[in-house]
Amino acid sequence: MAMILTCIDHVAIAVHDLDTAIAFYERAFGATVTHRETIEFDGVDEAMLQVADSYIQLLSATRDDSPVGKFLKKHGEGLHHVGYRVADCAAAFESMVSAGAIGIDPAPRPGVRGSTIAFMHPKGSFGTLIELVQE
Ligand code: CMX
Ligand code: CO
Repeated sequence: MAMILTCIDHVAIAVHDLDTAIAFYERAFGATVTHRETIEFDGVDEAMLQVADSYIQLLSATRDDSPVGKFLKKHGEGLHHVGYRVADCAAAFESMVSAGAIGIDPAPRPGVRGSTIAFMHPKGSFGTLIELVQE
């Protein structure tokens, strides 16, 4: 079988205060925010900071009962998920399910800026919440 991951698209970190975390990444690394958005569907405020062809995705919650809100309450701040870039999200989703992973949504769904994404449950992937990202 040919490798279907083309890049580590992003590493996502859950934080209480997005502006404070952005300021830290700016001071510590000279990083800059290339994209910032509120996604009501997921209940997140997010900032993307580019690193070569990948991103650091800083996430904070817009509501306590959102995925990131629940995560912050239960685990505190920290690594929330890893985004793997793929050429074909639907094919990657099927491949993961065939390998024993558990899709959170029944099928891939639209993400930001025309992307297609799918989240895979951490319980089916060795404790890592995985997001498949097709640009
Ligand atoms: N990483 C690892 N484990 C996680 C986790 C994470 N990010 N989030 C939850 N878990 C674990 C919990 O610790 C818990 O484990 P135990 O049963 O052992 O206690 C279990 O998974 C269930 O967690 P929960 O708190 O009951 O949360 P839910 O089942 O309601 O939700 C999940 C978990 C993954 C289904 C939900 O977070 C989800 O749908 N995520 C996908 C969407 C998302 O994360 N959106 C925000 C990012 C948007 C973006 O990237 O742009
Ligand atoms: Co993400």
